[in-house]
Amino acid sequence: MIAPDRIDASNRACEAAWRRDYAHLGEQLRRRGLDPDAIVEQAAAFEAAAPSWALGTGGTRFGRFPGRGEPRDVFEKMEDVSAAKRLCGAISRISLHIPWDEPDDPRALREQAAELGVGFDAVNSNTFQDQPGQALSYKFGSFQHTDPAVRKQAVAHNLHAAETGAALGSNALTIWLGDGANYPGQTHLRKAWERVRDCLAEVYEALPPDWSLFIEHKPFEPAFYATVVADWGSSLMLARATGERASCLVDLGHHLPNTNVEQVVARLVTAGKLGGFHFNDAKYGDDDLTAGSIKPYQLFLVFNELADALADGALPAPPAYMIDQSHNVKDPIEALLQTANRLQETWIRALLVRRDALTHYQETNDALMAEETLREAYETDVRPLAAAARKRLGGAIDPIAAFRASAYRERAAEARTGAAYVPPQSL
Ligand SMILES: [Mn+2]
Repeated sequence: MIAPDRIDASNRACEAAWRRDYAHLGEQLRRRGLDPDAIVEQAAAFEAAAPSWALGTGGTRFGRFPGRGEPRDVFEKMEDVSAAKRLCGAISRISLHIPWDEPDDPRALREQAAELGVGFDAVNSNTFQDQPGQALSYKFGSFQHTDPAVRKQAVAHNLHAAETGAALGSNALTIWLGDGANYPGQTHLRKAWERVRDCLAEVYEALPPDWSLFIEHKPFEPAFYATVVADWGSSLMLARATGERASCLVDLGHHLPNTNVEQVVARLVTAGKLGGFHFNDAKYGDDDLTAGSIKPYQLFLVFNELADALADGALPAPPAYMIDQSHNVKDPIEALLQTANRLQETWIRALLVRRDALTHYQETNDALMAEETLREAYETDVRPLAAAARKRLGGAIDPIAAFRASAYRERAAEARTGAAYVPPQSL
C-alpha cells in the first residue's frame, strides 16, 4: 500500500541535502577515527517489533479518541506494520497480544505476514483481566491466586498463547502479571511469590524446547500496594528459578522514578538474564509515551550499555527489542515511524562512543573526560547516518514526510469502514 515509487519520489526531494549532510558528518566522524559507512551497516541491522496494540489509537481510563482509517482487525494491523516497514526498515515484526489480537485463522495470518515480509515476535499473554465467557475470575490474581483452579486456568491460557504463537512462527512468550495486593495483609507476600514461581515453571516446562520466556516486571498498577514481580530483582529471581531459556524483559517505563535503568540493564547483562526490551518513555509512571520523548539521555545510556556489552561479548546477541507504547494523540503509524527513527538514531549514537578512550579514562579515574566521551557521541547529530541506514533498506530518508505524502491513512479511511476496532489500554 506504500508503493516504492512513492518512497523514491519522497527521497528525490531531499536526497541532495541529505548527501551534503552525510558528507559533512562523515568527515567529522573520520576525524574521531570512526568509519561512517561501517556504522550505517550496523544501524541497518537494528530492528524492533511493533506491538499489535499500538496500531490503533490508545486510551486511558478516561477515554479514547480514535482517528479515521485505523485497523479493524489483526490483518489490517499487519498491513500497517508492513507500511511502517517499507518506510523505515527497522520495524519488521509484530508482537501479538492474546486474546486481543488472536487470529481466528492463524494459517491465513501467517500467509499474509509472509507475503508482506513481516515476522512475528514474542506473543503476550493476558491474565490481568477477565475475558467474556471465562470460567474463573482473575480479580485476585492469576499465578498468585490462592485457588489452584484459577492458577491452572492461567497456566492453560499462557500455553494457548504460546500455541497460537507457534502456529505463526513466533518463538517467545512474554508474561506480564498484574498479580499483587492493593492493601497490606491482603496476600501472603512469600506464598504469592512462590505460587507465581511454580506457575512460571509449569508454563516453561510445557513450552516448545526452542522457545524463550520473558518475564516483565512493573512496580505498581493495578496492584497498588505490593506487585509480585515488582522489580528487576524479583524478575531475576524468577528467571533463575524457572530455567535457562527464561530471562528478564525491561520495559523502560516500569521503574520507580529516578531508577538508574542503565544500571539495571548492566546488572541483568552480568547475570546473563537480559532477554528483551519494551521501549517507551515516561514522565511520571507507566506513561507509555514515545521512546526518547522525555528522557533521551537515559535512552542513550541504556543503548550505551547494550553496545558495550555486545562489543565485549558480555551479551552474546542483541536482546529482543520491542516497542510498547500507547499513542493517544498521535497517528499510530506516524508515532511508530517516529519511534523507529529515535531508536535507530540513539543506537547509532551508542555506536559512536569511542570505547577504547572511555575505558582509558575510566581506568585512570578521569571522570571529566570519561563523561565527555559519552557526551561527544550523544551530542552528534546522527540523522544523516540513520537516513542512510533506512535508504539502504529501501526506506525513506524522511519516513514521516513520505507517509503523509502517500495519503496511506486517507486511503485506509476510505477502505476501512464500519465498526472500528477498539484497542484496550496498553501494557
Ligand atoms: Mn511492557
